[in-house]
Amino acid sequence: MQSKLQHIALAIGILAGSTLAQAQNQVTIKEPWVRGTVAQQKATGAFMQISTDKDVRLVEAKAPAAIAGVVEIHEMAMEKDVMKMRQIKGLDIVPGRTMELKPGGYHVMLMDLKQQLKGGDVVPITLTFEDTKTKSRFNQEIKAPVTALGGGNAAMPMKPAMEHKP
Ligand SMILES: [Cu+2]
Repeated sequence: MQSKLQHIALAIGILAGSTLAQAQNQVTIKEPWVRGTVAQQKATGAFMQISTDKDVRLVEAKAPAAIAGVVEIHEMAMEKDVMKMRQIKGLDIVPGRTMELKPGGYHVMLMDLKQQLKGGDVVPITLTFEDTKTKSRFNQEIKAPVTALGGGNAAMPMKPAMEHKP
């Protein structure tokens, strides 16, 4: 009898666990990519499209220390007529509207790069989101492929999604 109860408790625990995992997994990240670098380059950007079912805030981003020593969330802003980027504490993601991190806008900044990032490389990035209501935090892992530089196309990293826009 006791073992049966234990089984039931275990089953409930597993169910609760999976429900929790589903509840936390309401952020969708599409088309992540990292801009490739030239040798000795110390920083680059990671870009992606983020959508959500509930109000969340992107509060932190991390990458392996072997790739980037520092990772920050950045915005672009005008400062004395000059477009500059600067760190922000968080980025609000609201339901029903895709937040696009793209060159010239919000981005995840990879700094203190430990190695050159070449086409075909993949950068694992851990994004931490905070539920705006409950303040609970959860992580989401992404694998962002590196788009190659060079070929005379350095100013225009290939981004297939853009080709489909009207
Ligand atoms: Cu930046």
